[in-house]
Amino acid sequence: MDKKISEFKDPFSTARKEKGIGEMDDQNDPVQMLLRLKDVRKTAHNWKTFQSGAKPGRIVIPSEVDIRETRQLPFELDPPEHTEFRGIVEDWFKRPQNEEYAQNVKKQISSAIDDAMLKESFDMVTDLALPIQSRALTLLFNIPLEEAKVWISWGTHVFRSEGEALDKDKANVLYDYIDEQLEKAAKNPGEDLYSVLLQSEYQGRKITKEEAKGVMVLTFAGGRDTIINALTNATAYFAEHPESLNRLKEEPQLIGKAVEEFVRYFSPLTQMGRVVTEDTYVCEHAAKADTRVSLCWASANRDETVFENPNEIQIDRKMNPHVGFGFSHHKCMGAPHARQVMKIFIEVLTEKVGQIEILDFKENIEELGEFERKVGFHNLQINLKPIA
Ligand code: EMZ
Repeated sequence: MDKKISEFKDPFSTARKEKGIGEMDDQNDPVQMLLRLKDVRKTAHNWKTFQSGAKPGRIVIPSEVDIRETRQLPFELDPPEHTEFRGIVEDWFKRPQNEEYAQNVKKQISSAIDDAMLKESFDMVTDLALPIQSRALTLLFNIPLEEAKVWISWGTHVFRSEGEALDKDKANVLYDYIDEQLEKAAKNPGEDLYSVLLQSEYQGRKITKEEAKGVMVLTFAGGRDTIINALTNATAYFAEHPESLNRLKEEPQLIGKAVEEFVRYFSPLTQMGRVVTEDTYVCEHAAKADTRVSLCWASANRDETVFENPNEIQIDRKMNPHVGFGFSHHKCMGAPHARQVMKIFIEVLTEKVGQIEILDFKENIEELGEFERKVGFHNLQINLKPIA
């Protein structure tokens, strides 16, 4: 293949250099996209003018206001509420840094890759990345591995059906499931995330079921297609750059850097919105109260004023202040888990896999007004050969 499928072009570069902003419509609620790293950071800090605690679903692009009423927590809150709520749940989301947790992730991923190597060919997205993501999530929830089967059956996105459209019926499957699990945990508390949430205190009272549901919806939705894309895109890269996989085998201490570089380059979450609370300006363009702006992580991560050769993957990149996990007080709470899963996935590849062959693929392209951005693959048919 001449053109490398692991090359993800930067569609924002001209607009970023010339204007600093881009524009897109989203279900008749337009978005002004901030494209420069500096502006993205500044705006992320300024929660008074650019709020997250808007109508539930509105800061997500594409907007989810028509498919959910539950506020996702803590991410659809602003300080000071956000600070207190995040404080309650944050420690739980740092458990992935524990050695025992890492060992358990490693067992899961090793066995998934062993199974995959027995097949002549398989789809990286649905046959490997999705099961890895779903099984690892049982560790984050602290529940039996068995439950992953149910989640795998939901497919790669919990709010979108294969055609990409937001899907209310599909979303309802998730909401009903979470309600049911919370009921069970309320009746019979255990050591799992549902139970821990229901026992936590916020503003001097117990967390409500609706609030616990808000955390669970975010945990299910936020780390799903993002992790799946990250694993799949990294695999495509290694298929086309076997020398990089070899280098990481020789120098495993670089794997952490490689993970950061993949998150920068592939930016699995393109952008996140904010709602403007008062008439203001972004990049010298008027931004009226009650309109939306977005922090375009994917563009900021290719900002040539910050990153040297931004369109190249350098697995040992030295300075890498990327915003792939967001920035400021809202930066991704699932990041320790995502980083651990990616790190171990790469580690297991270096230990077991000798060759990755791409057989077929279908790209996943996001339509963002004036821009088109590749975010991953709908499918990536591959073959893995064990180290000889
Ligand atoms: C929301 C979002 C969170 C949203 C950090 O990102 O991820 C999206 O995939 C979901 O659709 O609801 O959870």
